[in-house]
Amino acid sequence: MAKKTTKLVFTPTIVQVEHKPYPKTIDKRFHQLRFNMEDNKLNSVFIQYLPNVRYLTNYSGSAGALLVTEDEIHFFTDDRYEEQVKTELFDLHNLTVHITRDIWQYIIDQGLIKKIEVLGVEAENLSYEEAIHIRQKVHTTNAKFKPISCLVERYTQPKSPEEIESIKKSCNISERVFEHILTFIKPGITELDIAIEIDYQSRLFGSEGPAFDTIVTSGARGALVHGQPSAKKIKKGDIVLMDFGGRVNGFCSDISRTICVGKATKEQKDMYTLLYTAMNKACEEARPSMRGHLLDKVARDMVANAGFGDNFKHSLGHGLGLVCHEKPIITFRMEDQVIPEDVVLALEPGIYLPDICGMRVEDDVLVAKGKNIKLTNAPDTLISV
Ligand SMILES: [Mn+2]
Repeated sequence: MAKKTTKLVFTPTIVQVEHKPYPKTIDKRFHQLRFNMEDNKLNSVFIQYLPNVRYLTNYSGSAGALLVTEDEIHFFTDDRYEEQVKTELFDLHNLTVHITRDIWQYIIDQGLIKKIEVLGVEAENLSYEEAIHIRQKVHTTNAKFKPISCLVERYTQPKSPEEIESIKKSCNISERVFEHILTFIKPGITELDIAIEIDYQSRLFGSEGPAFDTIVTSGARGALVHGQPSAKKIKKGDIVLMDFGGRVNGFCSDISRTICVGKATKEQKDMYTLLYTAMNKACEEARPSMRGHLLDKVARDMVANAGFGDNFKHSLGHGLGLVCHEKPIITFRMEDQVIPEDVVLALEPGIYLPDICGMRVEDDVLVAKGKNIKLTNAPDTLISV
C-alpha cells in the first residue's frame, strides 16, 4: 500500500495589522518618495533594501519588501514574520500587508502592477539575479522596469528628531562601554577578550547588537586599519585601537578609541593629540551645504602637515543612520558629496605606521543649522591604562 503523504500548502494571505503611531516628523517620507516617483515618471516603485523598508515602515525583520503606487502601499513578508508585522508597522495610509513566499509571482497573480506603466527599482541595491527576475516578471504585464539611483537614500540623510534621539542613545551606550573597557584592559588578555567584552557590555547597556564587526588591534597589528581581533596578547607598551558601535531602534553609533597600555612615549602622545585635534576641528567646521571633500581636507591637511600624509589613506568619515556607512561620504576621492542639514557624521582620522602601531580617533557629530553638536567625546589626550 502506498504511504499516505500530506502535502503542505501555504496559501498567500493578507493579514490585518495593528499600527504603530506614525511619527509626526516623518510624515513627509512617502510624500517625498511619491514626489520622486513623479519626477522620474514612475507609476510605482519596488523597495527591497531592508534599511529603506525600515525607514519607510518601521519593519525590522530580515525579509520584506514594499510596492508603493501613487495611492497604495503594499508590504510583503513571509509567514515567519506574520506575527511580528501585526504590531510593528507604522500607521500608513492605504497599507495592505501580504504574507507570501514568492513576492513577484504573488504581485503578478494579484494583478498589483497590471495598471502600472513604469516600475522603479533600487539601482544600487538589487543583485543582478534579482534584477533579471523582477524585470522578467514585470515584462509579462507589458509594464516597464526602470532602475533609479538613490530612490530612497536621497531622503534618509537628514535625520528627524526621533532618529537623532535613537542615534544619541546608541552613542551614549558606546561611550559607557569605552569607560568600562578602560578598567578591563590589562597586559595578558587578548584582543579577542576585549572585543567580546565590548560586544557583551554594549548589549548590557541596551544595544540591539553591534553596528558592525568590532575591531580591536594592538601593537603592530594596529597598522591593519580594519584588523579583526586576534588571539594576540596585550603587552605593556602596546597601543590598542578599538572601533565599535551599537544600535538603538536600528540606528548606529560608530566610535574609534585609541589607548596606551602602560606609559606612553612623547611621540605616541603627540600623534594622538594631532588626530584628536584634526577630528575635533573637522567636527567644528562641518556645515550644511559644504562639500564632503572640503571637510576631509580640514583634517587631512593637519595630518599631512605633521608629516603623516602617507599614513592616512582612508576617508575622513561618513554619514551614520540605519546604515553604518551611509552617504554623505566625507572623502578626498569624491567631489559630489554634499553635507545636508541635520545629518550625523562619523569623523575618523587615523595614522598607521607599518610594523609599529595604528591610531584612530572617531567621534559622531550632528551637523545642525546653528551649531554642530558632538554626540560622542573622545578623550583629548592619549589615555594610559
Ligand atoms: Mn566609522
